[in-house]
Amino acid sequence: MVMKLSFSPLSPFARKVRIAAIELGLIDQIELVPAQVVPGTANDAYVKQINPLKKLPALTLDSGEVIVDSFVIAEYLDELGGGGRLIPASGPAKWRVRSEHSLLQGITDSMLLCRYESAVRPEPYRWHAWYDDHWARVWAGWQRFEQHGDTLTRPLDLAQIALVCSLGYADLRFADCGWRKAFPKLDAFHDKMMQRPSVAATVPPT
Ligand SMILES: N[C@@H](CCC(=O)N[C@@H](CS)C(=O)NCC(=O)O)C(=O)O
Repeated sequence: MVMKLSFSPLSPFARKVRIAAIELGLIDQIELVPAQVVPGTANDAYVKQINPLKKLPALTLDSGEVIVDSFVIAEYLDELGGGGRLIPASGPAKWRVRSEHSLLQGITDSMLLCRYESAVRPEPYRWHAWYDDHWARVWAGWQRFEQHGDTLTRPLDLAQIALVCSLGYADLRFADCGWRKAFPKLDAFHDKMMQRPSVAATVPPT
């Protein structure tokens, strides 16, 4: 079986799926297909054939069916890999990982909105208070992981993968934001995660 992952090497959401696929031993069954999606720029072929929402990543199965959204793709791969390996199958751990993953999805969404606001939106239309509001959400989100819970220390799961991808995206697009200094536990966690070949091999190119 060969699945096709529409991705960009710069996308933190696609990186999460790639790390999951490597960790689950499924990466050899996935062909990586680069795609370009930029707000304000059309990509009619992608919209028609892959994802009407014009977002990455998307996973096209052998059957032609397309799975969208990085969490759903990761959930699909987790099930293919036996189930419950990156997303616990039941009990409190299932809801903890899913809820933390949702927080991290929001953090990364807000970072992406900041990126689009500062690099894509035409200068006269930029809204600084809106940018600051989203950046504050990113910071408060990381603060939560710096201070609470066992996310940084438990065995590998999808929330941890999402966390390392959010930090990697900050290094790529907001290199001067100072997250390492502000969040020393996240810094140590990032270093530890970078020892995994799956994480090191998927660092976005600068
Ligand atoms: N909830 C989606 C978010 C995906 C997403 O926002 N991807 C970005 C690329 S990193 C994208 O497609 N941006 C294009 C756009 O929003 O116009 C997921 O988890 O897959």
